[in-house]
Amino acid sequence: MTEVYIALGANLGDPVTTLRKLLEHVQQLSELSHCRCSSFYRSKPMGPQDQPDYVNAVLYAETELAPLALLDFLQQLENDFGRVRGRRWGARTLDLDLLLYSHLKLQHERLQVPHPGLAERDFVLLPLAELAPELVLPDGRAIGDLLDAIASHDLVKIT
Ligand code: A4P
Ligand code: MG
Repeated sequence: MTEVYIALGANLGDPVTTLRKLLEHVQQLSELSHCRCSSFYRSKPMGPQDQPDYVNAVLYAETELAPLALLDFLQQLENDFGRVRGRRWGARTLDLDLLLYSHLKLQHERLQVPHPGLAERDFVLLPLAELAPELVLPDGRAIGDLLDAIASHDLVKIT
């Protein structure tokens, strides 16, 4: 079994409901076990500002899937949960990023682990630290130090 952390993000439709349904769903699947989810946080969009605020969280789980098989699994979940019908046909309402796969460092054309944006994103670091306050990344950096280093935590804990 490998310990993994997965970032959850949504900003279309009803993000809180989407994330709740996702969590209910994954608890019933054999691919992920021992699931624990952080609080949900509302965050200002990183990147283009003409989009709704995000709801972000981090999920801890254990898995027997190999890294690329886990990516396939997460992308299938995005497809199952992330499509809104109608005007925004095909728009994704759910983003699942693999943050950490135990202590693995991987540079593959489809998968980079640890997730390259991890250390700069308060909406990832804060929920991650909630689940694993003593976490140390594969490169030796401690999560507490990363949190101290980023400018502001423009996050509101919502549930
Ligand atoms: N990929 C490589 N490494 C990974 C990984 N560790 N986990 C590849 C998941 N996927 C990984 O991702 C594009 C490709 O990245 C995948 O096909 C996979 O092979 P995607 O999910 O299809 O596209 P995306 O998510 O739109 O692009 P990207 O670059 O992942 O965007 P980000 O970085 O996820 O940013 N603001 C707030 N407040 N909160 C957010 O959650 N998210 C984004 C999206 C922008 N602004 C945000 C938030
Ligand atoms: Mg993504």
